[in-house]
Amino acid sequence: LQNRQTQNISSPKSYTHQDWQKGYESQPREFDYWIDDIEGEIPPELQGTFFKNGPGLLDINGDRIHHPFDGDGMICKIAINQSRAHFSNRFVQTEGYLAEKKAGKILYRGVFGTQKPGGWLANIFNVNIKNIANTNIIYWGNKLLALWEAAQPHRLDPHTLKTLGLDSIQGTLQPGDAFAAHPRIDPHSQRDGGAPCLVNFAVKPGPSSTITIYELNPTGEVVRQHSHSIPGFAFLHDMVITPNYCIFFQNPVRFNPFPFLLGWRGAGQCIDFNPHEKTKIILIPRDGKSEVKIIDTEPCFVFHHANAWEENGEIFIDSICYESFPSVDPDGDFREVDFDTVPAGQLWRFQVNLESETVQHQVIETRCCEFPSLHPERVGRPYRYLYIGAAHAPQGNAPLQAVLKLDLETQTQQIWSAAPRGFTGEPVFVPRPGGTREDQGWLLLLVYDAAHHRSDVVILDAEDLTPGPIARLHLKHHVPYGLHGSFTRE
Ligand code: 3ON
Ligand code: FE
Repeated sequence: LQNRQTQNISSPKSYTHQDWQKGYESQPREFDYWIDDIEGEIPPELQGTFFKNGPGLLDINGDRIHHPFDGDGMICKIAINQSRAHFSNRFVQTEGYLAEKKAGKILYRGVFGTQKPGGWLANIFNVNIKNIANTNIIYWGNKLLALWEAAQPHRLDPHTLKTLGLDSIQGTLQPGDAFAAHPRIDPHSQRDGGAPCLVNFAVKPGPSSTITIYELNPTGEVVRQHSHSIPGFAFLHDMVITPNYCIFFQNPVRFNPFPFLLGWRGAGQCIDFNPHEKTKIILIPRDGKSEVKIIDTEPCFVFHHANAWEENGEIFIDSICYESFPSVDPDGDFREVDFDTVPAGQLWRFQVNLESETVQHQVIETRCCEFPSLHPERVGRPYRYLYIGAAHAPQGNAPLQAVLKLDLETQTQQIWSAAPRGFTGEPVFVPRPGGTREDQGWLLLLVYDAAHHRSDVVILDAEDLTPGPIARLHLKHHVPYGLHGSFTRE
């Protein structure tokens, strides 16, 4: 990326490293209570359930895991009804979680560097990684599913959060199959008479990689499924959709399996960024028949996309770009990371001309940001407002402490910051029932408050973030920094 961030060494930090680290303490306890410590008021029109997923354990009985992405999935549920809220959390009872809990020690290797104790001899040729179900949680087709991109989903009881077992998506997935953690919901699928449809994918990486697309109707049946082989190794965490395409960014990375097989490193630590190669934009037609297009653009690394849409033969894609893959240090502890030495995510816009197969790009927002969210009715369509977790300071890499609202039409923005002692994550946009404007609704997120070593459920008015939360629901404990969540009215 041309726009390298300049670090302002002289400016004081908006946080202390010690405060940030405390948000990565394990939360082994499971709770179930009415939230009675509330500042402000929960709007009575806001009704439904906010689910969150993320690593709940950062150590197994005191033995630290190597990276948060290796942490066992823990689901938080915040049920909101008539301005009252109930909190509960439970670990997904995966095979690995149960076995390690019983043994009281690490039994599995993690993708991001967690190793069994005993050095390489204990890990050599051990490719038995655990399905940790820690990345996303969705309610679709009357099922609550915890997702992790390298394996099958786990199904949970939406009332009790009890784990019911692996789910095969009505017989579609075979044992060992994957189902990505980033489905997109097309609010009006044109192949289904305008009904909503959940679009997800699975990747089988290798010297050439296979991408499978799944489209599920509102009862959870797979109504379309097609697979495509693409050249080269592909690490695809996320995807965006338009009415006609599923779109992926194949980042210029190489995978060298030997350190993994030999027990030296996790699979995710064997990925190397190659700045001399292009990023490939893969456009898979959702009809499953038309030709797949692969178009080169500048090298960058993308985990998350914000949105995409079609306009006059062109496709626009907004994505969080890093200048290289934020590789996982094989030796050091992630808690000791020096933010100044790792790349920050920034919001970029790519404009793909399907006719000439050329791409233009521009930076939309240089502030360090991650976890984009938008109005569900605008997914795959032109949109005006994007909400995103962001750093407090406009420059430099730093933990997320704020929520940024971008008006992509007027190029103006609003920010709410929880600095110096608050740390944010993904804001989930919930539309106001009967609302007509795109930003009529609320943003729901968990904020870690280092001053009290606890987390808050924060509700912001999406129309205006600047006055701060309309409600802050103080939990009785902290929730470690999480990954993705969703809101359901059912
Ligand atoms: O050979 C393949 C290599 C590979 C990396 C095999 C594979 C498919 C098993 C694989 C696995 C990938 C997995 C399991 C990826 C999981 C990713 C994950 C759990 C989370 C990703 C999060 C991304 C971001 C950007 C998080 C940001 C967090 C913050 C800003 C902190 O609050
Ligand atoms: Fe993600």
